Amino acid sequence: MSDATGIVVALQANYLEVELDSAPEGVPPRLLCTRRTRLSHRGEVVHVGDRVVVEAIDSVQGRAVVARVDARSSLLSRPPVANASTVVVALAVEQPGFDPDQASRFLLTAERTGLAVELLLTKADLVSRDHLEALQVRLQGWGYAPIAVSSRTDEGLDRVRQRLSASPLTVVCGPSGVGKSSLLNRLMPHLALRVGAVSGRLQRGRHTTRHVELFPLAEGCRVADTPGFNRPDLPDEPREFALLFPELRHQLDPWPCRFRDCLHRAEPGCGIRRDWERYDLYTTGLEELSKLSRSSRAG
Ligand SMILES: Nc1nc2c(ncn2[C@@H]2O[C@H](COP(=O)(O)OP(=O)(O)OP(=O)(O)O)[C@@H](O)[C@H]2O)c(=O)[nH]1
Ligand SMILES: [Mg+2]
Ligand SMILES: [Zn+2]
Repeated sequence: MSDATGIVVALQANYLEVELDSAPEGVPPRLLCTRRTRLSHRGEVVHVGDRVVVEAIDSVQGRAVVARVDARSSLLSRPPVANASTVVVALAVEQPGFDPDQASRFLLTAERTGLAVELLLTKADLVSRDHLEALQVRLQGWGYAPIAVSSRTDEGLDRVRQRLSASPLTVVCGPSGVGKSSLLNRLMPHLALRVGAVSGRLQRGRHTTRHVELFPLAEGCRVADTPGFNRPDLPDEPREFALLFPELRHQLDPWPCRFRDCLHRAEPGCGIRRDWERYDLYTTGLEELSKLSRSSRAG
């Protein structure tokens, strides 16, 4: 049996699930694969979203071996997804309540990929219109145009479908319990993904989704459901840090500061405004990063 190309749609323990671009006759479209030992020796990690070449296809058992991984166009490290074209950050308006520090950590991590970043405000049915609009305006100040959605009322569903359909591979990430899997179930009702109730004083999610998996939304268009987690690390490069804030990035072109290496704290001739909500978060984040890099140099 000859080789075939495909995309890794899920990982489970030692196996990769690969969906073939076009299955040769008699071969199932989805194969359970192991990795060539050569790959593991070279320390090549295979991620969901990776494009691969499979060989040694066993069409009866639906098995094959991944022989090669193509170069990636992008890599989101947490949750790990390769070759995404869009990152959707899903944050709930309530249950769990909106937390600006957590929201920023997710957004900064997403911005770091350099990909298009979309912001969804989930569970819009749980708050009043005024509350929702105020939050949307606030997030516009962060440089985003958040889409309000509800898997209860289907508000915003068509807009989300439209956005996702324009992107070959969208990763949906966010804290546990914000309704990522519920939303994918509304978009693709045949999926019947497991969802879990939120609990406790903080109405946190219970880490219901355990693995990253890609699902087909339309021809040539896939969406990744991912396990929620609660506190992404800050990106670790101080000089890039400013570029991860859209509302600051917009101010930096053309460069408004006297010095090329200005970090926009209190440097002479710094030309950025200070009257934006996340300015303090930017400066304290920068402080945290430089402490980290000092301690790693010392160590
Ligand atoms: N009121 C309301 N509840 C929702 C909505 N979407 C999801 N929920 C509820 O929120 C809870 C968590 O939903 P999930 O879809 O499991 O959340 P998740 O983001 O996939 O969580 P993890 O898999 O743990 O990361 C469930 O009880 C859902 O029924 C919504 O739009 N409105
Ligand atoms: Mg889930
Ligand atoms: Zn500056």
